[in-house]
This record gives sequence, structure tokens and C-alpha cells, in this order.
Amino acid sequence: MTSPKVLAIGSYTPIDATALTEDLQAQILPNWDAVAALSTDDRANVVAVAYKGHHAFGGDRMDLFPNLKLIANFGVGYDAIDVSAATPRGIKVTNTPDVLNDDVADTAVALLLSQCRALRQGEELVRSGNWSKGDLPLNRKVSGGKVGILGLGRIGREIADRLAAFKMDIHYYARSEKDTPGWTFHADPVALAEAVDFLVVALVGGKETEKFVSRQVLEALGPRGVIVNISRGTTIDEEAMIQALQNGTLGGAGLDVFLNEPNIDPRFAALENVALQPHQGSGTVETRAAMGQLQRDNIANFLNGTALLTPVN
Ligand code: 8YV
Repeated sequence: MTSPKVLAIGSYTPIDATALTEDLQAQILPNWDAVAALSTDDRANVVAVAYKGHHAFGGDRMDLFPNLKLIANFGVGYDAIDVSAATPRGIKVTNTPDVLNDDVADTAVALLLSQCRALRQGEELVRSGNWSKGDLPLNRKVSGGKVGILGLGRIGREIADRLAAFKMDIHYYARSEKDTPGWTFHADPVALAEAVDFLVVALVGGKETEKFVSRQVLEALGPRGVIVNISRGTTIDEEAMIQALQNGTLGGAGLDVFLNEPNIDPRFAALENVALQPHQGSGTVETRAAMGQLQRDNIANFLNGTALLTPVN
């Protein structure tokens, strides 16, 4: 028996794993350590990799597979994959855009409400039986406030649409002004942060946006400001954010993404003014199934010689 042409790397649900093995005859390996144990011949047979994970997939790892022609990423964000190394090697990269926009936007709204309305503290009060000793301290109104969306791409747009329904005044930063009557464009992220009470980060990840939310942006948001991040931990100067949250120069944060996931900075857990989630923005049964399907459809099209559905390069 010849070894598989499709290698799936990462942790897949049983449904995805079954589809990968039955529809694409893929071999599934949980991580790069398992990949290292493959024989030279097995690696040479691989033409497509289904990739799920946030560990770097750079040129050195691409070179483990001399006949690799496709990396199909599970996720819209492909910052872990070095596309500039893939392209000159003749390797196409695909991602899973759009199918997760709703869930990620829902998560951004949930984090904003959770932080401002102290949902964790409220739930703890109810569960602990301590409610009879006193009510939850009053918290912060969201509806009608001023919100800034940093990055008005497909997900940013969904977030803005939702928050517009919360009667919020929508401000945004993007590379260029969009046709969004009634929403205010800012060409500079510091000016955006100065203008709003709440800032939602919906940038793409990668080198270009590293620490895009700088210490200056956080200072401009200020002690009443709340930041929400559903993009990548890299987009915020995390050290500056932790310090600002500790000393009160930033009001609060609602975070689904961090540096060094899942082993995040332990100082986050000691902060009262943060709402924290384990990078679960797209994590519904429905959306993860759609992401898996799109990943596999790209691979199937590649194997059939038809056009890739969602190419990146
Ligand atoms: C992850 C995400 O892909 O799509 C993205 O860019 O960040 C998530 O949906 C998910 O954690 C699966 O790895």
C-alpha cells in the first residue's frame, strides 16, 4: 500500500477525522513531533497538508515534504504559515474565511458585554450563595456608547453591524475609508482610540500588525476605556496592556486571544478588570464543521485539478 498523499496535522474532531480519512484517505498526525517520525518515503508522497494549529509552518518544515503543493489551513488566520516561503516553493495556501464571521463577531460582543456588565463576577455571586450578603456593584453601560473597530474587514464589519444595533456610535480604522454612512473613519489608530470608550481589535495577524495596538493606543483609550481582542495576541503590545490594566491607566479588557496560547501570561488571571476566553471565537459545532468542510473542499479541488475555493497566494 502506498502511503497517503494527504497529511492532516493537528487535533481534529471525530467527524472531521472520519471525513479526512474516508473522503481524502488522509493520514492524521496530532503534531510536529509525530511528523518528525515519518519516513523519508512517506514524506515524499505528501502533496497536500491539512493544517490545524498555531505552531509555525515555515520554509524549513515545508522542505520536509519535497512534493508538497498545497497547505490547506483550518482557520481564516494563516499567520502561522509562512506564505512568503510557500509561494516560491510552488506551494498554494488556502484558508477558511467567511464561514466563521458570525461566531467571531458574536464572541466580540459577548466579551464586551461580559467585561462591562461584570458577568463573571455576577455569576460567581449567584453560584457562591453570597448574593444574600449584598448585590453586585453597579457596572458599565455598553448600549449607546462610542466604539472603535480596529480593522474593518469581513469580521470587523460583522462586529460593527452588531454594535450599531446596540445604538452605538461606530468609529473605525482601516487601510482606506469605506462606504459606511454614519460611521466615522480614522486614519490613525491613536486618534481612533482617543475618540471612543470601547475598542475592538479585528485585525489580521502576522508580522505587519505586530503590536499595532501600541502603548500609545492604550494610553489614548484611557482609564475608562475597554479593549476587546478577537484577532491574535500579537496585535496588541501585551506587556503594555497588562501594565495598563494593573495600574488602571486602561479600564478593562475582554480577550479571546493571547501571546503563547495556551500557556498565557499568569498575570491575566490575577486581574479583576478582564474577561478571558480560551481562543474560542469560532468554536461552535456548526462553524467548526463548516471550517472543516471548506478545508477539505479545497484539498478535494486540488486533487481533482479544479480551482481552489479560497486561495491565499
Ligand atoms: C482557529 C482562528 O483557527 O480562524 C482563525 O483564524 O483563530 C480560529 O478559528 C481555531 O482555533 C482552529 O485552530
